[in-house]
Amino acid sequence: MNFELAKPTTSGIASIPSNKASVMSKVSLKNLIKKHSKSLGFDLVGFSPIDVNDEAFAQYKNWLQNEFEADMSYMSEEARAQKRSSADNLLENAKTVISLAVNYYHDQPPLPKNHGRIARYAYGRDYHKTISKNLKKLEEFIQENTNGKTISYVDTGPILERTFATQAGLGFIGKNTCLITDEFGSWVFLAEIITNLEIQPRGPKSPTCKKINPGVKCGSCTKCIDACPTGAIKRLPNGTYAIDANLCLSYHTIENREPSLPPKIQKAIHKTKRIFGCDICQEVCPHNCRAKSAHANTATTPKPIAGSSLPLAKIASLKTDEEFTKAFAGSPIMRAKRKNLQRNAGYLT
Ligand code: B12
Ligand code: SF4
Ligand code: SF4
Repeated sequence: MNFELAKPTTSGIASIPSNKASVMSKVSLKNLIKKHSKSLGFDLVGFSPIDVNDEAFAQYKNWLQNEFEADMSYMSEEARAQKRSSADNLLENAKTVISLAVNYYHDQPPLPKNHGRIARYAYGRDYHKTISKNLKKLEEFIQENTNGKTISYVDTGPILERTFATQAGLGFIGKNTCLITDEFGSWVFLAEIITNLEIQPRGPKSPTCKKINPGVKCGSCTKCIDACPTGAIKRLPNGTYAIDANLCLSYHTIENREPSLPPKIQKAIHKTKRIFGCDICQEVCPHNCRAKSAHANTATTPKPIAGSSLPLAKIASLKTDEEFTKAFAGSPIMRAKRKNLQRNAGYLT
């Protein structure tokens, strides 16, 4: 997924009484941000220094060298690629990256006949829109209480979000390359606020899963690699793992704009019925025993737009882009465009 072409939110220096800023100790600011982020619906928050560690940046360069980015040129373009080495390239005099995570898990009912499966992240309103709104509020809160500058991203800029999340102590990277948290497994969206304020990095974690020893990461498990329908999870010579987007159903069903997909991908879509995104390498992950329904509270359950599946007949019946927009306005499905959603659905019949 990527929304890099969207504009990040920037905020200037707040005019606040100077006594307010001087009273604010670094520790209380950290606690205030933690508390306020929770009240805005962020489930996890952590703090890290601004530089991406060398190993993680090398991992990204390695991914590019292997041409695993497929046609996602926003991932390989040189100037943008270099920016990913440090948050300092995104905000002048940056000192801290605040990493945030939002749980989005929900159970999916069995797939009805003649329907295509939609990835969980695309159930309701686009998370770029919902999270950006709350990021903005959190930035305003920080400004009201300090004289700091901030800039924020949610899948919207040249920033290695998973790496910053690990550096901030939110979780670890599994072989499926997802950020896996102790609290919610991998079913979390990530977002960041970069600031020129110095905030002490990281925070204590509170492992909660009873079925899995929190100290254990992937170990010898290979469930995601075995379950991936196209072999997209690659083991690199250095023993780490990377997704080859050229083989990934998520890439092909959302990002690929070609009128026809490669035969191997067509077959995998036919078999798995994934017409928008793919959750397979997360569904099989034992760490996702930690999943908690984000829809458990009916008061906050998002209104479905695409929901968990779509009838193939409904997709085929959308004759114009206007009809498509009417059906999916505000949903992540809009990114695929009508033609590509219809292309994907066509492989199920
Ligand atoms: C491009 C992209 C994609 C591409 C490529 C995915 C990939 N794995 O590279 C495609 C289209 C395939 C994709 C698919 C999905 N995506 Co996407 N995607 C992105 C995007 C825009 C950039 C990712 C990137 O930089 N890839 C390059 C690789 C090399 O980087 P990376 O995966 O982040 O891995 C880094 C770290 O893990 C670390 N690392 C990995 N192994 C190791 C080992 C060691 C030893 C060290 C030190 C470091 C290290 O180094 C890497 C580089 O820093 C991010 C948003 C962002 N700006 O970060 C969202 C993002 C990664 N996507 C996200 C999601 C939700 C998905 C899907 C689940 C959507 C779906 N259901 O279809 C799938 C998951 C597929 C998968 N298993 O990764 C979330 C992930 C949340 C999470 N819990 O991890 C993100 C963070 C968006 C968001 N803001 O929430 N995505
Ligand atoms: S998202 Fe699907 S296709 Fe992509 S790596 Fe995971 S299981 Fe494989
Ligand atoms: S399925 Fe197994 S190998 Fe894959 S990320 Fe989860 S624990 Fe790690």
